[in-house]
Amino acid sequence: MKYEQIDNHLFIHNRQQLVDCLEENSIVIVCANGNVYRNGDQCFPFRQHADFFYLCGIDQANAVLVLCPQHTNADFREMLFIEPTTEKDRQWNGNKLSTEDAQAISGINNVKPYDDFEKTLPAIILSCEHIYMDIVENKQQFSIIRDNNFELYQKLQSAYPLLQYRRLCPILENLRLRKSPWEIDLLQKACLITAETFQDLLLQIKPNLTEYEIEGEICRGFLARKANGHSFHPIVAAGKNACVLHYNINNGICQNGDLLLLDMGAEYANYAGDLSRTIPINGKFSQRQKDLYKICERVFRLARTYYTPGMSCNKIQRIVLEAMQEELLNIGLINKKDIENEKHKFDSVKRYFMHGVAHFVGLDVHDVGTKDTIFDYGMVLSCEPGLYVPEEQIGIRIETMMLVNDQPVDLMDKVPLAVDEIETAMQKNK
Ligand SMILES: [Mn+2]
Repeated sequence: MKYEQIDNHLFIHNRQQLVDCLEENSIVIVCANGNVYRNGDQCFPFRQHADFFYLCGIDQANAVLVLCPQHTNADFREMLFIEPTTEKDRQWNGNKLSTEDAQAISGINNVKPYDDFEKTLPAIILSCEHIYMDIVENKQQFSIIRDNNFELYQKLQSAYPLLQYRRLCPILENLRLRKSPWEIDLLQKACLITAETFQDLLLQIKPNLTEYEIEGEICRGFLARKANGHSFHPIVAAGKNACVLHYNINNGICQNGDLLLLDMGAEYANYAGDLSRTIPINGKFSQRQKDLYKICERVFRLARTYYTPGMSCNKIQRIVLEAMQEELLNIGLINKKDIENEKHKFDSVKRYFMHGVAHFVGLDVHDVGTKDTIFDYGMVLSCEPGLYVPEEQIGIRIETMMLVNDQPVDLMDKVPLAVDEIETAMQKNK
């Protein structure tokens, strides 16, 4: 891994928090992700399961974490099973984590070879009543993710049908929502890498570049700053492409006079950055672009002030829609009649701003938490109003990441935002 080793107090703290939420006589079993087959003999780049990482920091495929906090034998209270390095590994892929590495990373003393897991489990599991397993719970759709956790659950269910199986997801969701100081540092680092890379782009962007050349510069900026890579596929959308919300083919050309929408995020130590800015390709906004940009900017500045305890994504959404409606009435994109004729409230403003203004960010770029989750100290969310006018080939989005507090904190407040800040930054290298 490219990132600096993380203080293992983070993982020790996370496990302790989890243990405090369990029933008496419980065992928790969480599997790491495996390698995912891509094509031919290749796998996708490895990405660790967020919950597994959250509990032990091990960034390697095929491992299992077992917590049995009330076991009479102290050795069995925390166990980690990892794949040892084989001779073949040494020749072909390099070393895997040693026992000592895994102990240092996780703060878990009892580290055993992966193959010992099935031999060790019966003795531990039979002393327990409740077994917590981490089955993916997708809130968007009914689906079964057949990952290592699901497969192990099926095996255990048939071997130990009378144990009480429990959901780990809701407990971990609740814990992962509030970021500890160590996690805020890691998120801050992901933000810094993202912001610095964007600042580089301001000096490079000019007419006739292709979107993929810019995508290449984003990759370079992230990797050179020790990111794992992207926290999501970057959106590099020139002109009308910016009106497609998740446009990421990135094969267009930056035309002189158009705007360029960038939505990008570095992933550092598995923590996500998420930043959007919209800039003029030739370094100067036209009057019309400026007018529309400033609407989005004003709504963005207003929205940022509401990332306080007690709010929720839905509450901020409503405030932002009200503000955007007022702005669009003023500039004449919609009129009073449009609003009177609406079938549902905000239908007319949603023609120009049709997405959510906030989502949680953490180990996933769209992290755990719902639109109704009540904000609390330590939560981190995106703030991303947009304004899309396809008939004028203009799409604008401004996004940062906010730390919830009585005085909300913009984690990327150094990134140019106002029209003159952007234009000045783009002039510097001309
Ligand atoms: Mn976002």
